[in-house]
Amino acid sequence: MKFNTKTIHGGQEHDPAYGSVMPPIYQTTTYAQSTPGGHKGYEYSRTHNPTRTALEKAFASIENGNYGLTFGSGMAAIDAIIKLLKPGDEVISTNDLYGGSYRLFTKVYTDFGIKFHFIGMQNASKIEDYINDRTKLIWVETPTNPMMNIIDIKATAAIAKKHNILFAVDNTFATPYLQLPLDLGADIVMHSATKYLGGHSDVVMGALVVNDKNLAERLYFLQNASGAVSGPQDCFLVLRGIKTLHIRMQRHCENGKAVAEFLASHPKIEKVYWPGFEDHPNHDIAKSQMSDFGGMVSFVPKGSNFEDAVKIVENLKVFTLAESLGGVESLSGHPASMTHASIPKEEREKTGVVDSLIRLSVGIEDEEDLIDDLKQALK
Ligand code: P1T
Repeated sequence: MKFNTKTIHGGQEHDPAYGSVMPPIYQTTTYAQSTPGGHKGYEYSRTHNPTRTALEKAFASIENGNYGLTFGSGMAAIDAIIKLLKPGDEVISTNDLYGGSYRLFTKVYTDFGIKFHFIGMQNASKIEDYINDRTKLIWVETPTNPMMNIIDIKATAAIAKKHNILFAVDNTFATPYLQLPLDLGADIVMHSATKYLGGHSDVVMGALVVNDKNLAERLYFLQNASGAVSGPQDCFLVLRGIKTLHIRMQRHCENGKAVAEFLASHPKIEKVYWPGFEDHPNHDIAKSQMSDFGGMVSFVPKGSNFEDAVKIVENLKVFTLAESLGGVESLSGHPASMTHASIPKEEREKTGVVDSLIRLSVGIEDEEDLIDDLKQALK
């Protein structure tokens, strides 16, 4: 099956009970047994739930993986990955990443004896400088949140393989519509399914997809043992969401390009971060590993003034000022005070997350309305 067909049918079967085309929402905690162990494959809904199974199979299908797992949030999915590690282990991570991921790594797992190195990975060969015997995981976001840096997945995978290190990619910004990290050599692909996969700003959920059976078994064990699972109603909503992923993403990309180009030509804008620009430092890698450039755009107003940035986000009307991204509606965000507030100012400014930075999640409204909104907000 090709990708667009997979978003609708991949991993899916009609419900065996009545042939319902969408899987029922199995809103149940437990499953009747005729005798101890005499059940139909489901015992307790933390461990398994048929609606969740349907979604996990759909995720595996669209990411070209063998095994899918869903969690109560993107953070819970990342948490499961870090629980594969032991005290003394080291992780090499992109230095530009979602503030919540940084917070989990530095404020929770550092206390459990795991050491994190946050480095710029725009040149993948730099990663090797930080590898030692204790390095067990390479953690990459690409495009990064919110600076839209692009990391070479294939080159990073080659380094990880050479040193026998687990390599995980947070594919939240790109989605499998734009890039397939497992095909490029990653071991784990992770999602905040809250974003484009759900697509309608009505669910918080996380997901992992892997190919390796042993790795999948360890992660399924952690999913059940720690218990941060997603509920059946949420799984149903995300299953519905991914059936339109391809057409939403197509429009997100078209509108994202129009917004990025409009901002780049505006006299009141100093800098626009979007991997589709030919002068983006890793544009060629973006072009080779992604099929388009996505709907996320960050920018800084001329003079890089905090008050100007606040005025712009306050003035926007079609773009709602709110945390999150990837829904059908356009959102604006102020990373320094919102999504990335948990990263110390000196650290975030090193990567470009200055107080005047604005992040846009460009939705699928009419392009003209989005441009008009930006025009009036920048007057
Ligand atoms: O919010 P949650 O579903 O737990 O996912 C966390 C997460 C992980 N990875 C990336 C790249 C993310 O962007 C996020 C969540 N990000 C936002 C809420 C945001 O507005 O950036």
